[in-house]
Amino acid sequence: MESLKERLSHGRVHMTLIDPASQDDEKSVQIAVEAEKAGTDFIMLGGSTEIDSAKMDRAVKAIKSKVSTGIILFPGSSAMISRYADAIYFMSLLNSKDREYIIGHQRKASMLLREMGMETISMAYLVFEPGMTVGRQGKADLIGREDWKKALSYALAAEMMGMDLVYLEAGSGSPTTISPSVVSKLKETLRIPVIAGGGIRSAASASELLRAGADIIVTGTIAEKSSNVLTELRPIVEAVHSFPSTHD
Ligand code: 1GP
Repeated sequence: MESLKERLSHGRVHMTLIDPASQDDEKSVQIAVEAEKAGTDFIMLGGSTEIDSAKMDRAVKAIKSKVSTGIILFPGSSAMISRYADAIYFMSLLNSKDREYIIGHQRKASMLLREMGMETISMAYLVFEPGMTVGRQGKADLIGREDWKKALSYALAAEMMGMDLVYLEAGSGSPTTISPSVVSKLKETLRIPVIAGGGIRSAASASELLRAGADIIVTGTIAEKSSNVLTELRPIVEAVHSFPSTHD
């Protein structure tokens, strides 16, 4: 798999989030196939609903049998690991009130991941209002939609701790996206790439976040709920790919 870092040096990146707990494997595969046709750069597999590694294995294998797009795990807990994935977001929900989500699951998973030889991509996960399921599940002390100072202080701390990426999350299925002005404020100072996700359902809202400087756009619900994934996703992916890398 081409590394995420390499891909980011060529341009902006689109990722399709598939939650194996939301549908059967057949449907997950169908979404992945259509997303690949639409030009998505990576599949993110996971979500807030905890499922075991056997189910993760089945989902990864099923998707891998039909698509060659890289699969990055997006685990809701230390149980959601599959050795068949290409990489894993080694993520910390920095604004959680529960240390389990900051360093507990990570501690439980670290030795296993090293044993597997799995590529880890460290990521600071920041959950904003409204937060949706992940906000509740992760016991997030939600960041206000326009509270760029709080967001920047977390993101900068993450960068200074050596994390690779910061993910600004509004929550899957959110009625609003992350605020573009918060993204642009963060990008003035941050050196690490920014991921924006939650509530992105059109090329127009993706473009607003891209103009603000988002390096990676994640969409999930739009593909899971659509009867024509290709038609829905293609304009969003094209919008993402029309922006040059922020590191040019
Ligand atoms: C959730 O940011 C992702 O972690 C995707 O959100 O399902 O709203 O696209 P949506």
